[in-house]
Amino acid sequence: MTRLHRNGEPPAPGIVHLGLGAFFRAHGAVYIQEAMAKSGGNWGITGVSLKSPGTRDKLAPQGEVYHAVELAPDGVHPRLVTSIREVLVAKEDPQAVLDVMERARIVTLTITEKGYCHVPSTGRLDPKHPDIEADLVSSHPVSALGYIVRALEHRMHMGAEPFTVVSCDNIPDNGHLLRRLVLDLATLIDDKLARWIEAHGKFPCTMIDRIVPATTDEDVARVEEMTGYHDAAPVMHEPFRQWVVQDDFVNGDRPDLAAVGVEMVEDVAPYEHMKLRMLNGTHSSLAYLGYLSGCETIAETMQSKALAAFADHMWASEIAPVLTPPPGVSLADYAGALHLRYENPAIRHRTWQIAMDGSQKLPQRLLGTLKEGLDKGMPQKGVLLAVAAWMQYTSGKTLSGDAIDVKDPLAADLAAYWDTDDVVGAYLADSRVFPPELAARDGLKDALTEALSTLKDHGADAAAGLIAGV
Ligand code: CS2
Repeated sequence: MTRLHRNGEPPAPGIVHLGLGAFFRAHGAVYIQEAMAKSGGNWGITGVSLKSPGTRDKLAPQGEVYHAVELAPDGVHPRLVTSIREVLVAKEDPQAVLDVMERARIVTLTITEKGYCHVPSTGRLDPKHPDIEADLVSSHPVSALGYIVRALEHRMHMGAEPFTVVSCDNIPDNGHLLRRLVLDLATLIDDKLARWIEAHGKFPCTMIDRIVPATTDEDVARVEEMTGYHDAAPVMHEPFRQWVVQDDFVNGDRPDLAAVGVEMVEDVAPYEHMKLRMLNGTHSSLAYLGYLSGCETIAETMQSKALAAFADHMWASEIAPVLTPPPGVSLADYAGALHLRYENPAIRHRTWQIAMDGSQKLPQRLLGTLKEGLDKGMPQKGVLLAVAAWMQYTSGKTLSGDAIDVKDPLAADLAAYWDTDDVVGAYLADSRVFPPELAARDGLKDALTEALSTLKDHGADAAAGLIAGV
């Protein structure tokens, strides 16, 4: 079988991407490639894996070229992606990463929620986070924030302008949050640096969307069969994609993203809140309820009449009523499109994968909807059931007592709450997840206790069906 490789010299770096996972390779890297093809510009990407060499080791022998494979219900469409020019592993050579960042024009990030080293319920830096503690005592960073701050420090000393920093993670107001965390860390290092970043730094907000399940060995074999090339690191994705970006870059210097369908706007917040609550909120709900009812993938959950109706109920009756849509967008149409995207049988997006890191995801995906619904006097029974399903999931046991491999930075603490007399109270008292004013709300503890009993009495599928009225 022919190995995949690149023809000719790689382009010069314009963008450094921190946290090179499947999502960015199936989304940002594709848009940037299209923007360069359409309007030119030297925006070749240096990808950085912060810890693991896995992606570099697969991509380097094939010149960083790989397939992005669109999985539509009616067929499979592979294409080659060539916009990544090299991959560095920060843990192996931090200085090489700093060197390339010091020359970059844009730094993008997909480091997942927990990579921000913050407290999700407050949005502030966690100065006790081990990676942050390490960053404070060494000029060779560990965290992504550390890399950004140290590279910006160098730019300041060189008398150069900063690079633009673009968060592409599913976090509300991701640019504002990132700016605040970078300033929090810079302040702990050097006040003058913090003031320079405050005055000159640019951290546009973004909303990113494309469903990209983790690549499996079967996918690798399938791509080889389909294309005739052995590609060790293809990425598999749905047809849909969306990228909404606040047009706020240092000197306006950026790829021509608008030419390839990226929405360049002044205010990303309405897009981001809609996507996080409508898509990610129901994704997490279906992940926990689906896992507990034995569904391996989201497409399988949509085969269950009760779970599919539950998702429709969440969109129409619990989430949309407390959401202000972006200009010209119908939330009913958006929900209808999500329903079809979830049903896509070609996408095998595991409930277990989405269930990961729930403690970092719940506040922005579900708890805002819960709070605002309760404020309006709505019962929010679907959100409560989803939160109860998350609690059950993080106990480490299914409803029938089978072990669950829970991946979450707070996994040990959450599991320990099940050894207390007041399980629901222990969860609600965890202010890293539940904002105290929400946790203290009259009736919330009883409502959550009731949701947990419904889940235990009926099982996840039937409990969801009860709420959806099917
Ligand atoms: C998913 C997201 O894994 C998860 O938590 O909800 O990765 C989701 O697939 C993307 O945000 C879709 O754009």
